[in-house]
Amino acid sequence: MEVPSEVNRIAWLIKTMRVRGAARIARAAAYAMKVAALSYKGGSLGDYISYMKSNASVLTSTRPSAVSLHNAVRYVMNRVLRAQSVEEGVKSAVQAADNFISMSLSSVKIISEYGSRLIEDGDTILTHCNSSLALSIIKAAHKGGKKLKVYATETRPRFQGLITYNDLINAGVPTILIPDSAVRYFMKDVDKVIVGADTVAANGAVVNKVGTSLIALAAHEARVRFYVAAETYKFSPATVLGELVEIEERGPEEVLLSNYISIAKSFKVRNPAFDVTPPEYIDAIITERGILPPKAASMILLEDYGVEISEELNKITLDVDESLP
Ligand code: RUB
Repeated sequence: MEVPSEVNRIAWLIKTMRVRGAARIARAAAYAMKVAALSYKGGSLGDYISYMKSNASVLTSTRPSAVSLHNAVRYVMNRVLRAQSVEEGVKSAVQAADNFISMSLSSVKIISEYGSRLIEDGDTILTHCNSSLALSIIKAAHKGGKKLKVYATETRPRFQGLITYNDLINAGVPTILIPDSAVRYFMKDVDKVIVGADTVAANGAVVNKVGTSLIALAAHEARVRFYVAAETYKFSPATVLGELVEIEERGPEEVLLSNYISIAKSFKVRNPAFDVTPPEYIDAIITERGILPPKAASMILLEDYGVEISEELNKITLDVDESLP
C-alpha cells in the first residue's frame, strides 16, 4: 500500500518549513505515523510493517538535523515492530503516537517551570531563532512577575526572529529585534542567553540554528550564562557510537535578497541551516528531567537507549590478529 496523501502532505509541510522548530516537527511526525496506521487497509503483518517503514522514511528524510523527528518516528516504530498482528500493530502505533505527543507537551510545561527559576527579576535575555522551549521559559518567568527585557536576533536567512519578536510582544514581554551581526555589540547588556536545540549529542554538543555557536562564543567571552532548553527526546543515541549529526544545507535562494535572485546562478552560495555549539560553551541544558551539565547527555542516552546501543556494539566485529599473544 502507498504512503497516504495526508502523510505526504505533513512531510511536505515539514520540508518546506511551514511546520518548523524541532518540538513541533516531532509532534507532527508522530501524528503522521498515527494517520498512516489508521489508513492501513488489509494485508499481512509483514506488509503492514513494511508499509509503516515506508511512511517512516518519507517523514525522516524531510529534515536531517532534527533528531527529535527521528526519535518520534522511532518511538512509534519500536512498538509497531513488537506487534503480533496487524490489529495490534495499528493499535500500538496509535497509542505510541498519542503518548509521544502528550509526553512532548508535558515536557514543555516542566521545562518552562525549571527554566523560569533560573531567570532573575530584571534580567536581560538574548535568544536566537524561534525555539518554543526557550520562549516557554521566558514567558513563564514573565508570567511569574519577573521584569525582563529580551533581545531577539533576526535569524537570517529565514527571519524566524520575527516570529519570536511577535510572540513575545503579544505575551507582553518587552523585546528588541537585533541583526544577527549585532550580538557581540549587545552582549555586554545581556545576563543570560537561552536557545533551543534540534539535537543534543552524547558529548553534550548542541545542534541548533546556524549562528548559535557564534553567540555562545560571544557569551563565553563576556562571561554571560548560556542555557539550552531541550527535551531529552532531542538527545541523539547514534552519537554515542560516534556518528556525526548531518547538517542540513538549504538552497541559495534563501540567502540572496530578492533583487539578486535574477543573477543568482552566478553566485556561489552555501546555506547551512544549523551549527554545532561545543559543550564547553554551554552552562546547562534545561530538560524535563532536570537542569543538566552538558556532559550528562551520555548518561541520559545510556539510560534511554542502553539496550539498543549495546546491541549495536555487539554487531561490531573486530579483526583480531590471532598470532598476537
Ligand atoms: C529552528 C531552531 C530551533 C530548534 C528548537 O530551526 O533551530 O531553535 O528547532 O526549537 P528551523 P523548539 O526554523 O530551521 O526549524 O524549541 O521549538 O523545539
